[in-house]
Amino acid sequence: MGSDHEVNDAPANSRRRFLGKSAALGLAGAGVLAGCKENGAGAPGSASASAAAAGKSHGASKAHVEPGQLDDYYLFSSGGHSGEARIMGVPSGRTLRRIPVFNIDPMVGWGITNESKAIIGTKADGSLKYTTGDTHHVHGSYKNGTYDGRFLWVNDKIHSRLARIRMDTMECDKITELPNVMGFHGTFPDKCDPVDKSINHTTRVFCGAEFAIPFPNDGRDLDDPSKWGSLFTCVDAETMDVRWQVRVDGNMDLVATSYDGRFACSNQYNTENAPDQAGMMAAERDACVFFDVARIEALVKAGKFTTIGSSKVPVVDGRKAANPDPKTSVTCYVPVGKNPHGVNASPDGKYMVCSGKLSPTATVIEVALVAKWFDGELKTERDAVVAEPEIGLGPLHTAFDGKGNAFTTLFLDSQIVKWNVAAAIAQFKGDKSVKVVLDRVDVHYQPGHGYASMGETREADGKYFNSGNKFSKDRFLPVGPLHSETEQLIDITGDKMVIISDHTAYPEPHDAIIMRRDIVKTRQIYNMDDFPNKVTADNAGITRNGNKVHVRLMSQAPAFSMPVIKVKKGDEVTITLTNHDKVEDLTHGCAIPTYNINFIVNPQETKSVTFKADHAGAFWMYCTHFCHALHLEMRSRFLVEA
Ligand code: K7E
Ligand code: CUA
Ligand code: CA
Repeated sequence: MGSDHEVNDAPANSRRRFLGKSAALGLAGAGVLAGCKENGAGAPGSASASAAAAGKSHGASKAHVEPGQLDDYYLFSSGGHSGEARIMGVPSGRTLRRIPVFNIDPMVGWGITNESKAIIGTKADGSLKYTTGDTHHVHGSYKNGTYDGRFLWVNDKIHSRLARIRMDTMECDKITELPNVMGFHGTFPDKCDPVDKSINHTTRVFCGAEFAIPFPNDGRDLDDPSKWGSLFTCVDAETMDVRWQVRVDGNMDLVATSYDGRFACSNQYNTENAPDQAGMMAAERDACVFFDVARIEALVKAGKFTTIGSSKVPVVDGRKAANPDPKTSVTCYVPVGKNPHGVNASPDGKYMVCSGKLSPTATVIEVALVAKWFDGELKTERDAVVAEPEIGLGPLHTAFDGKGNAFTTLFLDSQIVKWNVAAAIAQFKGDKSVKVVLDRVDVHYQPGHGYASMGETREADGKYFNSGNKFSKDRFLPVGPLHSETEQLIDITGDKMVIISDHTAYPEPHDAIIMRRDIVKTRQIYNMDDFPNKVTADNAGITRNGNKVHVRLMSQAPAFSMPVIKVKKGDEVTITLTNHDKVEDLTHGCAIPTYNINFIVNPQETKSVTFKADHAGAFWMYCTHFCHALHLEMRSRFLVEA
């Protein structure tokens, strides 16, 4: 049972060549996945499962963080179609915080307060433009090739929006909707400027779009998908304005950036530009497209661009037909395995690794050779490929330990495979004696993203790898047909990977990053002066302007500043609430029954809500956040006269 999974079995893979079209179609089918439970590797009772169990007893102490002790790392995770981002502790797996971004969260009042609505975006009537999101990728801002602790960015695949989270408060402060794209999936910040090397921090964020659409998408060309296309987008890291876009052949999926700032790249699984699944799997190879950032920006500067529909964003043509000469080309399409998934930069800055997905390989592309192609010194794009080891079935994402080893998630094999990049390169050159695959470990089950501690920085430290598994099946107490996902933390310090803990995740995280705790510097409380609408003793009270009523309120444990607030039915009421408590962690809530108002104010923070007083009656405005022995008594009468 699953015997070929249990040992370091590079040869065992060699009999499994590229997946045929029918097998690949089955990849998405229930049959293949259901099969994993009955006869897949790592099912309870299998040798590999007991190996994992053995690892658990060995590793339990490594994942255990004593009461009162702190974790060594933060894990910043996407939340999938929950629309949020999340913070966990590593190695404990403790959930530390959920950050609402594209979703609505009554706990903090995200999507309810005026301030959060303005960030999410509203329609003319003041209601939210979107209430759903689908986050996949979280990445941090860089300085000198490592995290600087300023910002996180996270994508929304449904409505093609990029959000920024400021790391001092861990709150979303800006959201930008990308024009003329659909299925914005991969995102990555740059690590330094491609031209001005004195700018060695993040100034741009790149965004790949998966789905092709008509240009503009206004009802034209519905029956002619050959006219549809995808754009690669650059967003300014500071202003969050869209700087430029590039039209490509095929689509984009994940995004990575080079350490020297010259390139962004994206794996493409639909170089066929097909509108249907069979067509997307027609070609034996797809590509990883590299973007020469400086050349794109030179064209924009020279006015060599078009625009689409009502968007003013410059669109540069990155299609092959428009770029016949490598020396002036803005794009380079490097052929890689069939329908690849993630692309990841090695911490030494030398390589990009594209995971095969429908091919049992990972493709290693040397960044310096891509640069040579752009200089006209390489015969073909494929010559930038320096290794393509066979590593197992369904490779999706690759992480690095900073010691030359790569760790790739194998979705179909339900494994993490550890392989050596230098050995893979030697093997590709013809050396048959090298051992490329160094270890395999079964995970439970079907891993998607995997990421290592500091693994996407020059400070990759090779301590932990987290496997984000898409199926938990039997790993946890059953809670109904909807299962939790399994996050498995793996100790990667030794030759052998050791699973040291399982923790649960509410569906469904995709990518995450693991950041050393010393990089993260959060505020303890807010600064009251940062809020222009703050309420103090000088302006507190009720003011009326026609039927517009402004209630300026303060909270200080255990009371709101006004015991009675009286308005008239039909009034448009704005409540602005400033929390005057200065004690760390002393949060108050504000809920008004019937009126659907629910939000919190942290120490020294100000928030506001606006609503129509359309129900006459007495409504107890009460504090929701347990703050004081008199928390239950912390309430005011909100009276609406008929
Ligand atoms: Cu592989 Cu959206 Cu990064 Cu999911 S994606 S796992
Ligand atoms: Cu204030 Cu509870
Ligand atoms: Ca394809």
